[in-house]
Amino acid sequence: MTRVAIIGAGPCGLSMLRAFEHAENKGEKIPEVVCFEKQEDWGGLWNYSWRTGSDQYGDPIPNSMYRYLWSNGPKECLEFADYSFDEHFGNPIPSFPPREVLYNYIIGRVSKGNLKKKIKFNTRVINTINNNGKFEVTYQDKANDKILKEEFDYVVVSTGHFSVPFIPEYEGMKSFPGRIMHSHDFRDAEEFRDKNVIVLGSSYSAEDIALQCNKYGAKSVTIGYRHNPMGFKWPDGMREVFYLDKLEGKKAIFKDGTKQDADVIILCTGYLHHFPFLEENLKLKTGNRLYPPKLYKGVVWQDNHKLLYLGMQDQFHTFNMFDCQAWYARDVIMNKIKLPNADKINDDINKWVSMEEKLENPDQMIDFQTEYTKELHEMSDYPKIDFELIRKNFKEWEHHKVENILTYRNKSFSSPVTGSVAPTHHTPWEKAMDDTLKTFLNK
Ligand code: FAD
Ligand code: NA7
Repeated sequence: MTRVAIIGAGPCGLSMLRAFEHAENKGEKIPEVVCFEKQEDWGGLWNYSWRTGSDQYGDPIPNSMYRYLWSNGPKECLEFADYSFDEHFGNPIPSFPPREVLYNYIIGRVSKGNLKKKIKFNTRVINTINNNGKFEVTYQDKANDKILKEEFDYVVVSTGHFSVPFIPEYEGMKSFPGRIMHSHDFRDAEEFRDKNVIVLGSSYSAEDIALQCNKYGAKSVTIGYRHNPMGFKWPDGMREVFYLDKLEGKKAIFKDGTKQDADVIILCTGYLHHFPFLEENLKLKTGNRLYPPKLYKGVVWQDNHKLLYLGMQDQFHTFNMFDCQAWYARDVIMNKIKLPNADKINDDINKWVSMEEKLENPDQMIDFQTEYTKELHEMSDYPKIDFELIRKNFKEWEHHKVENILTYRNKSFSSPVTGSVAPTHHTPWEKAMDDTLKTFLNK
């Protein structure tokens, strides 16, 4: 019998398990599937951990999410086609839920059948090699500190790429008298109440962590961008300046001449695609981009079609894109989709990569990833979902952010699955200090 290893039980790994379950429910004979998850529970980044550094077994903590994290895009853009928010919560809920609510939704879909039994928890894959067409997967049972090996026909890598921080160094860091940390280790903005905070970076983490620190009472927040500023209309107490030059004692000195006393430097400088558990010729090497090279349809490893990667793209689309990838990967594994010859594969990858290289603004990037996801969607039996509405929702969301970065999370969108319109949340985001599921769902 064909054996499939899935590495990671975050949203992508769970999409893969769900894709097989969907086929099985239709009466199809599916391969034997084993999912390896190094944490003690499923949900990936959405399974919040207070821990930073390493866990009780000495293994690095993959988690990068923090308290008071609210969805940074409308939930209507990430909805599962086969499991709507209305079905899970019983009635429409607002468009920008906090982490715990989205975690509850992700887990709700996979808890109905027996998928959990297919996952080996507390199990870290440490090596994967390809021998005569088979994969030999070596893994550590962390709780019992045992190293074991199994053979598989296919390997699906769904280990995420927002867990291993990229940490640059600036002059003066060694003698800075405050705290220097990466966003990967940020857990609670309350810690920075009354502090002068410097945030470096100009993407989602910089934007959200800077806003959180301001919301929970930081004395000042100064964001240092390197290439392009985010350019939002920042509230009082926040400003965006050009590139950190160096630290002199407690002072952060920027290349535009700005000087700011600092208690803490938070490096929101992104993450590395890091696969220490794959042998060299199986390893994807890429930065955070919308179309990493060497992946046919963004999924199939060009040099070995039995190795598949999920969710390796930079992400506007998330959960339903992961699903489209997983449904496609399933059909490649089950031989329902035949791959073209090597030249056609190469041409297709080059076509997408060169289109990506020409993208100039967020609207074009949204169009690009929507077209990619739509193409995948048409290749499998992933249920009907309105990607044109998702495209429109994303563009409106982008424009709401430009209008007012503090209020974009108070807007409502309509569902691409059920058509229902989200109600307005009882408390505007800038005043909502409690992010629990219980408080969020209170009417
Ligand atoms: P992950 O969620 O990272 O899951 C990967 C899993 O693989 C983990 O459980 C990990 O333990 C496991 N694993 C890793 N290595 C091994 C190994 N060697 N052996 C076994 N298991 C292993 N997306 C949104 O849609 N909305 C948001 O609001 C949003 N906010 C975000 C905020 C932050 C701070 C970050 C970092 C990301 C955010 N994202 C958001 C994007 C996020 O990447 C996706 O939502 C999603 O979690 C990606 O799923 P994944 O399965 O690819 O990766
Ligand atoms: P991203 O989106 O990969 O962004 C990384 C940012 O880090 C980006 O703005 C880079 O700016 C910046 N960067 C990288 N190196 C430096 C140095 N040396 N100095 C200053 N700035 C630097 O990662 P995020 O963590 O923001 O987002 C990841 C996910 O978390 C995302 O999907 C969200 O959903 C939440 P550059 O443009 O290269 O100058």
